[in-house]
Formats: sequence, structure tokens, C-alpha cells
Amino acid sequence: MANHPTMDKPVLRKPSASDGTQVWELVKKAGTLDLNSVYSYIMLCDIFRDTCVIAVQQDIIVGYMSAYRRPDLPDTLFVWQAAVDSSQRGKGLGKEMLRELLNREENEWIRFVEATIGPENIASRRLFTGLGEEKNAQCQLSEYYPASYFPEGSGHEPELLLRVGPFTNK
Ligand code: 9YT
Repeated sequence: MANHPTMDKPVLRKPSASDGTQVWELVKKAGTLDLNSVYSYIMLCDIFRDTCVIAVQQDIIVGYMSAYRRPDLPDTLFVWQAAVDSSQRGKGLGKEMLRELLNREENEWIRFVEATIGPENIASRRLFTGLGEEKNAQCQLSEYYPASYFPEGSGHEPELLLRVGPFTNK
């Protein structure tokens, strides 16, 4: 049954604590995101599992999206990281993961999605502006964490905030 197309399609599901290490490996391999501690991925996959999703293909995690409902703005889903394995890029997996999060019953009261992105990250920007188009909602881009907030010499890019909404999600 090798390479059967439906078998090859990643399956999306909520993560659990035991997925944290593989998520850390995926983020490390992707190379474009800020790599956090393994502990933080284990915790996200456990405590924040209702607002996180993984894409699994034959037991390998090939996609990950972490998010949380902002404590100060409970109708806003803040997407922290979106990672897609190089083997899966250009297939709309990011969009599928975002849709999966918004489709969950636990997230039906979400009216806004936010994410911070580097100025050069066109793929990530497209993912969120695409949601705005789909939901016929506004997209606001603003400066958020300037490069000067990051350690000197780190070369970290500024993070721009993209806020999409309001939209209905029920
Ligand atoms: C949506 C997304 O992946 N943002 C990245 C934010 C930050 N640069 C990080 O955690 O890597």
C-alpha cells in the first residue's frame, strides 16, 4: 500500500504531552522559527491542546500550529507558531491547521485571530490575510515587537502584528 494518495495525506489532531519532543524536532528542522525549550512544547501540547494542532503522516509529525486564547482578549486566538515540514510545503497544510483550530467547538466564540510575523515571512502573512479574505474580515498590520526588544547581536527581525477580524465562527 506504499504511496497510496489517501494514506499519504496528513491527519490533523489535537496533540498530547508525549508529542512535545517531536514538535520540538520539527520546529528545529524548519529552521525559520524561534526554537523554544522542549518543556514548553510538551506543555503546549498538553495544557493548550484545545488550541494547538498537529498534522501526522505515518506516525511522523509534519505540521504543527500552536495558539492560545489571549487572557486579556478571550475572543482572540493568538497563533504563536506555525511549522510545516519541507516535504509538505505548498499544499495548504497551514490553512488546514488554522481551519481545524477555528472549527473546534471549544473555539466557537473566537472572533479575531492574531499572529506576529517577520517582515519577510510572506507565506505566513498570506496564511492570515487569506483567512481575512475567506471570512470577509479586516486585516490590520501594525508594528509590535521592534528588533530593539531582542538581545543585541541576535539578528532577530522585528515582529509585526497581524490582527484579523471580527468574523463569526459558529
Ligand atoms: C505565526 C508564526 O509562526 N509566528 C512566529 C513568531 C515567532 N517568530 C516565533 O515564535 O518563531
